[in-house]
Amino acid sequence: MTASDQCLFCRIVRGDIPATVVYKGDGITAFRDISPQSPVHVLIVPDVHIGGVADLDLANDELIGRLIRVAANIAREEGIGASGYRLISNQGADAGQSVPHLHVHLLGGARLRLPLV
Ligand code: DGP
Repeated sequence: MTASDQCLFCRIVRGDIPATVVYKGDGITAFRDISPQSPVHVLIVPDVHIGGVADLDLANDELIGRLIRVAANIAREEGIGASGYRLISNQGADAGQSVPHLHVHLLGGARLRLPLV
């Protein structure tokens, strides 16, 4: 059994667990967060299992560039391209990362608050 057999987001990418998928292609899958924190809340993930930003290496540079560009395209499709949005990738305990598969949160559709603490 590999890490991806047990990984929640790997299982969503494979279609083993249902999710509302809004984009799939070029090694990237995006789906709506099950517990949205803003009117638009989409998770953009690489299809390949990467634990988080701390696990990225040089070989992932193109993938990450694509992932951010896909996030911006989804923001436009969701109607928040002009109003604005936030991209977040939580890494580790202090950031509250709960799923150890790299993901970028696309949040928008309302005025987002800062500071976070
Ligand atoms: P993070 O806390 O940064 O690791 O974000 C994980 C997100 O994943 C969190 O906002 C909730 C979401 N999530 C957890 N389980 C599921 C699930 O089964 N389906 C979907 N669509 N989202 C999930």
